[in-house]
Amino acid sequence: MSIRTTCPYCGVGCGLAVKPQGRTVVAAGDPEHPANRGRLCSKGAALGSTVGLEGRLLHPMIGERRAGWSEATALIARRFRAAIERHGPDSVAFYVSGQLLTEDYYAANKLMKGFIGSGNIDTNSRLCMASAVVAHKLSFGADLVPGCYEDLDLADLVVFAGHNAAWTHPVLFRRLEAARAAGQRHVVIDPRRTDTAEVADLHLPLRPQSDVRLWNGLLADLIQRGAVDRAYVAAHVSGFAEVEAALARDDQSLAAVAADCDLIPADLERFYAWFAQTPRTVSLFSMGANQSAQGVAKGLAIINAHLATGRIGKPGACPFSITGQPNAMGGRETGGMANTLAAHMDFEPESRARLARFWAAPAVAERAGLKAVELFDAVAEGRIKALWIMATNPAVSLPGTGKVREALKACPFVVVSDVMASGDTLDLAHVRLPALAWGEKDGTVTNSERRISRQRPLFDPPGEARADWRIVADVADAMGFGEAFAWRGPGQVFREWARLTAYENQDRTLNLGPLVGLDQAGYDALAPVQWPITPAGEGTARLFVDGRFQTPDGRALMNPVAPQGAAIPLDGAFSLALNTGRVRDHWHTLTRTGLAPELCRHAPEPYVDIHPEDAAAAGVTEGALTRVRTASGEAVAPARLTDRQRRGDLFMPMHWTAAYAPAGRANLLVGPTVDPRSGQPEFKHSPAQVRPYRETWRGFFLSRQAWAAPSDLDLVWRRIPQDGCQLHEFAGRGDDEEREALRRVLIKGSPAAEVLRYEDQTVGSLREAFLDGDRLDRVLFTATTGRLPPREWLAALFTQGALTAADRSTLLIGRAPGQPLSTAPIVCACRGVRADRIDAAIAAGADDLDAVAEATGAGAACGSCRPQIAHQLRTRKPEALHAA
Ligand SMILES: Nc1nc2c(c(=O)[nH]1)N[C@H]1C(S)=C(S)[C@@H](COP(=O)(O)OP(=O)(O)OC[C@H]3O[C@@H](n4cnc5c(=O)[nH]c(N)nc54)[C@H](O)[C@@H]3O)O[C@H]1N2
Ligand SMILES: Nc1nc2c(c(=O)[nH]1)N[C@H]1C(S)=C(S)[C@@H](COP(=O)(O)OP(=O)(O)OC[C@H]3O[C@@H](n4cnc5c(=O)[nH]c(N)nc54)[C@H](O)[C@@H]3O)O[C@H]1N2
Ligand code: SF4
Ligand SMILES: [Mo]
Repeated sequence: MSIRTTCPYCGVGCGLAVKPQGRTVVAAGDPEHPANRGRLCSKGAALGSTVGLEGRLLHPMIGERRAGWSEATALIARRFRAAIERHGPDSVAFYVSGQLLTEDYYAANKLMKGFIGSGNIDTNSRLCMASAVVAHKLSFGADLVPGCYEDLDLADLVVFAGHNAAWTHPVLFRRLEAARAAGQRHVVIDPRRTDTAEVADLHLPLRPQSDVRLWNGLLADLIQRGAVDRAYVAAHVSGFAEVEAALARDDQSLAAVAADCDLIPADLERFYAWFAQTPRTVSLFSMGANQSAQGVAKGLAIINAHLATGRIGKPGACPFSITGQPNAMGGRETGGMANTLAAHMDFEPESRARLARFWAAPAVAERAGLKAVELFDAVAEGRIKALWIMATNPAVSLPGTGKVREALKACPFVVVSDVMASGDTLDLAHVRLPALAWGEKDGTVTNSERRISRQRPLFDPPGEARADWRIVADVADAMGFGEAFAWRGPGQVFREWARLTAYENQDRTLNLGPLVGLDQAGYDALAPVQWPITPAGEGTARLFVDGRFQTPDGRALMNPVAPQGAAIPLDGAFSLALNTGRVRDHWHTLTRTGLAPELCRHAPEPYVDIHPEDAAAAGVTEGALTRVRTASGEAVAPARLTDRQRRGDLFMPMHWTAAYAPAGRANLLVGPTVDPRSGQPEFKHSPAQVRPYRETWRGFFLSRQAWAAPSDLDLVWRRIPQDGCQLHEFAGRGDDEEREALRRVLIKGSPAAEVLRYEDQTVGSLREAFLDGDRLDRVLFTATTGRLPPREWLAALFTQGALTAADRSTLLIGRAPGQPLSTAPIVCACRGVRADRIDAAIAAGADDLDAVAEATGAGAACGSCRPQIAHQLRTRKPEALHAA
């Protein structure tokens, strides 16, 4: 029997029909869930590989000592109370996450803002959605997402503004691909030629951080063409005249805007004309808009174009801020951000009084708390005496990794609730609390289109792990607030939350009133539903259909925005613009997708994408380890030369951590600049320089266990999980003595009775295989000038029981006799199909996506790789593009 639940990754919020099998699952898309209608991407499809108990935290830990729940809870309560008594409520803080369930979020927010009495609860959504939230509030009067996924099907033009949907919201992107096949147009605004851009009708590779100029130019062009919907503006929008006056301060001619954005004028003109002609336009905006020191301005500029043309609240027309995390929306609703209260209320006296009444709360926070970056600054300065982190990994994901780690080390008391036992943040905690993971948790999440879906338990709780809401309630109880946190299950938390949304609600759109009466069976069976929920119990797909907004006069507001460019401009020393973001098959800090070898193949290790001319100028070659330096720090990763980058721009993925690739951490490089209104960091632009790393030797090490290099060795290493073993790649700048020091560490403790060894001193090559009976235990290959063989055949030997005589005979050559192995990159993660096989199929006549799928299997499963296959088709066969 399968259980219906929701995918724990992105904000698409796909429904799953899952069959638990022991401690794993077979995940399939739920054909009846409106978000995905049965589809899944590579990450959702691989959930079965990530739900094992390996590496899980199963008991509360105080330092390195296992503790009972009551001891851990009492300690946390005591330390928080002591800090509050001595230094006031603002000396403590929670830092939470869009990966908590709504029930968890509600509980944490209630404790901090209602009972501790501080605003100091902020969420990783600060790094993600904060700019869009401010833009929504300024334009619509509240943080309301106007559209719904159906609008994506109905639109005739879809603009992706800083959104690599093909990789980050793959199921929505497949839906959009289907619409495009039926005539919809796609325009991608992104400095990089992403997979999303690759298959679009028009790609505008703008100068980084020039979006406001581009959207202002569009509005000026719409005005000039007479494409403004004057009747809509007159009836429903304020501020048009102010915005029009502000536009007049810049030269809005096509030539001037194109020059500032570094675009071909004809391309820009084409976009402006398409936008003017297409009433049914959806503008999706994501991190390329939000993660900027002008993130709010970018959102406002996009919304302005929609308000001026009346393209909002209508089928197929809206500005659409898409959420990243599975419950980013739920967190915004329940007050997870430091500058809002719960249920879309702010800190005005009436709202505070209302919350105090509803919660019977002693001390509703008087003012907004610290926003994530400020919060960690306060931790560094010793102003925060006790910090509780839940379901996020700030030592990796906040800008300025080095500084964040120092802050955590200096904090007198750090609690981390997580599902894993160790990790970059967990390793700095005084108390670690085991939370239930996906597959065990029970509650609700809200996706990008305001749809509430259930996450349901598939397994019994492992060890002593507990639900996040319950951990919070237990601490609240130990602090003396028990009565207000005496829920017996998530259904009760949800009902209280629904009641709050309806409480004294005259004008707040966020209203779940009709769900207040849900009994346990109703909660368990809750079908996906969009808020606001009408008194008849119906969900609402599209907001603002009547042209009324949540402002005091019901009118939307257009806000003037001035283009600014990057917060920190490039200069002679740091002349390249470093951009960071996501890869297709990994999720954030690898704590989950890193457990699935099939998800590690598409982008096995960190990298830095660079234009070939910039690479040549810096002496950097394809695949060579490259140092990237900014004012904040230095990282090292292999270079990938590609003309998908603009000249002058670099890109690094955000995912790698100290546990996987300490030198490859992007946030060593990103500085603390934030948008002054939203507090969201400028993750997409850091002035940088590059030069070759120039290692003196390289090597790889295969072992059954994960390994981390001692920090006193001068080397760069990365760990790449494989099916039966862990592959560690390294390169060093030390001498032979250092290489030998590393070797001693690596072979220590091997049970191997037999060692096969080959040495060639002329090229500094040393190859060793450690055999435990007829099983391979470890493999270590190093070389100074000599070449190293491909790793795959050796890695695959770890999955087999006994080595054959033939295997042994070529072990130190590194390949099966007579079988050259492909090292071409994996394109299709589901079926393990490599680029060279796809090329061969194309050469043999496969001329569209379906033909490639038929010939190789690539793209036939989840479809996340289809844009990349389309790219190969186009490079090999220009005429095949339209078939894609
Ligand atoms: N595979 C995968 N999917 C995910 C996630 C994941 O970790 N992995 N995380 C989820 C989360 S939390 C989020 S927030 C979303 C994020 O989803 P996206 O926003 O699509 O992802 P990013 O890769 O961060 O950034 C998007 C694009 O912004 C572009 N960009 C950079 N600078 C600029 C600029 O100045 N202007 C414009 N217009 N564009 C610019 C980048 O080149 C990049 O291609 O993804 C969600 N989905
Ligand atoms: N350079 C750069 N940095 C970025 C970004 C970027 O584009 N560039 N993007 C930013 C964005 S948009 C985001 S959203 C953040 C994401 O960054 P993080 O939130 O730090 O990343 P995750 O790896 O998702 O961390 C989630 C943590 O919660 C744990 N966990 C999982 N499920 C549960 C649960 O049910 N309960 C508990 N208690 N723990 C759980 C996981 O093991 C993991 O440790 O990164 C931001 N950082
Ligand atoms: S698109 Fe992929 S990651 Fe996102 S919710 Fe759906 S299956 Fe999960
Ligand atoms: Mo995010």
